[in-house]
Amino acid sequence: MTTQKGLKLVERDEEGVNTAFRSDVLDGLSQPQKAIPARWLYDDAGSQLFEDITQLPEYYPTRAETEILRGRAKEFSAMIGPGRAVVEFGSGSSVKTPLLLSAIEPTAYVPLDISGDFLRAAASDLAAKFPGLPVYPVEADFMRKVELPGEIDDLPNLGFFPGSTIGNMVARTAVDLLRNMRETLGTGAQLLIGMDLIKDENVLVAAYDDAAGVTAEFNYNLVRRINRELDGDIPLDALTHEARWKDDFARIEMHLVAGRDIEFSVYDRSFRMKSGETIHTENSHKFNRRTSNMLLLAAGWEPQARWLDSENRFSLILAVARPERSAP
Ligand code: AVI
Repeated sequence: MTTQKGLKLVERDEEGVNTAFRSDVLDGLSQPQKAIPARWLYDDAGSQLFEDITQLPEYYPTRAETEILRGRAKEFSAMIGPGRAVVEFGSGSSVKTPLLLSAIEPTAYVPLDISGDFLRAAASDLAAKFPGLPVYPVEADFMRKVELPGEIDDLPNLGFFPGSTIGNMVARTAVDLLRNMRETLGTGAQLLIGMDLIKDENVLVAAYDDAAGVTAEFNYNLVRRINRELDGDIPLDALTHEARWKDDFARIEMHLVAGRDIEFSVYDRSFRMKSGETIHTENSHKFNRRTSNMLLLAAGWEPQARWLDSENRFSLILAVARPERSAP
């Protein structure tokens, strides 16, 4: 059955269980390395915990990216110019989006988000801050090609994908998304994308395992959600949050580590974990100039400019979708 929550359609069975969540969790817990897709971290409580994370002293990405957006307005204006339709992948942040819009004087703003509730709230916030700027919210899964509103057909587009959310995807998924963004935005479009940088391992681990334990709560919230929504009895007291740097993949991994042998059930299925075994819950890839360029080029985006914050922690990259041409 399909039920309506706001405008967001969620597939649910007769008992009201989110079927995609259930199959991802049951499949993920059945793998030799247990793993659950990170998107399930973001229920209402998880989204609020992520907002709290962005304020933590150890979590530098949000502050670093905001510093770039605030400090480089003149350069954005010179390289992007006025008159574009800004298409934001995600419903927009109350701080970052206005900084970009004030810098470049766009002709329209199109936020894309799968959650109608967030989308409408962000769109009306923005419309109030920029009276006169047409705002066309589109409720869509931006992992696929999206049909943009006819009103912006004749405008050049600028895609905006801040936050280093691209880093939460493995390379194959990231390239698929970037290619779909190119399809959505069209040849000649530009893309302004945030990518977090490889840095000292201790700084990275601290950003994902903060002293106040907010990121741990964010990770534990997934277990609470499974127990609540999928009739689980995972013993949360046996699991510990851990952030691990995997150098070969240039990524931070979040895990839930079993402190003792445990058995539990989820949706009437039984699972076991040996002491030390983990559930892998998130990847956060980090980049350098070459790897970020390679990722963009693999998806048909040619890097044009790159800006770093004053401590060289985070990058914002501007790329363009040139017409495809044959090699070399
Ligand atoms: C949303 N995303 C870019 C965050 C990140 O930094 O990878 C999610 C996050 N997970 C733990 N802390 C923050």
